[in-house]
Amino acid sequence: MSDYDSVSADVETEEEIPEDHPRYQDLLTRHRIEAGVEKGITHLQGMHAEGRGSAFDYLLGEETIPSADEAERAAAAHLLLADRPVLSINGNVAALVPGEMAALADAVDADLEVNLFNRTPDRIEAIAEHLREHGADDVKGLEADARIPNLDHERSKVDADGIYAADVVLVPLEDGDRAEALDEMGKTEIVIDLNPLSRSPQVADVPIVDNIIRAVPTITEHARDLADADEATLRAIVEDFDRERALEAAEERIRSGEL
Ligand code: PTJ
Repeated sequence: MSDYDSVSADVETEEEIPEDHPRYQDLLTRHRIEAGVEKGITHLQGMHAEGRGSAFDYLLGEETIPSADEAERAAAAHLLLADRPVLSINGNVAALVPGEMAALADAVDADLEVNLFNRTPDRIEAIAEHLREHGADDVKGLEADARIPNLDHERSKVDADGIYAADVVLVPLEDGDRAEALDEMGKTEIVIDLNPLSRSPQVADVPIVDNIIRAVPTITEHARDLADADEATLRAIVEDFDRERALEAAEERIRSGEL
């Protein structure tokens, strides 16, 4: 048995996963989701979501394809231009990239808001606390004093001064009607989802087909590079971005395995 074969999903800490393992990122995301379930942050359904994502990532070659990098740059420009940007957090996002989300919020001056499909007071509180432990200053989503119109499940519950009032919202890892409802509210939506055919990227202004563990740090890097850019430069990046081309490039890569 090789060293690689002996790496199992029940490693206790992520440091035990060898970084040169050919499926390192997959093992890392799987481990973080399992740890999230154990901590009461991630819902069991989050494991299925992770499994779906993992299959698409395998087909993408587990790398950020050029069209995703362009989308990540456009996302950074949108977030920097926004008056009230909000980054939405569910149980998978909290488990996978808590510190990275806090760093992105800091880089673009955005709010973080917990928004859950399987909403319980305990999970909301555990996720908010987990984000604070990873550097978030302020976490929204606990008030839930507003509702997204035309959405009749728990994800409609939002903060009046958070997602409800936002002009740009980052919506990662959910295939659903909330993305459509936010679109109907006229918000600019940035979606991170490894499945380009999923409903959320299909309605997004900026669909990012990439693993969230690569996408979020890359958006932050672009935001830091663009921090001193003037408004005209940021607007040009936003206008040059072609959402249809990004979706087609990702689908083509998944179907053919070629760039
Ligand atoms: O935490 P809650 O209660 O809000 O529950 C969250 C669920 C699991 C219900 C929510 O994430 C969900 O609706 O999951 P879906 O419908 O499976 O959609 C998740 C999408 O994210 C799928 O299209 C996956 O391909 C994709 N995905 C999964 N993992 C990743 C990913 N995309 C990017 N990076 C990943 N690591």
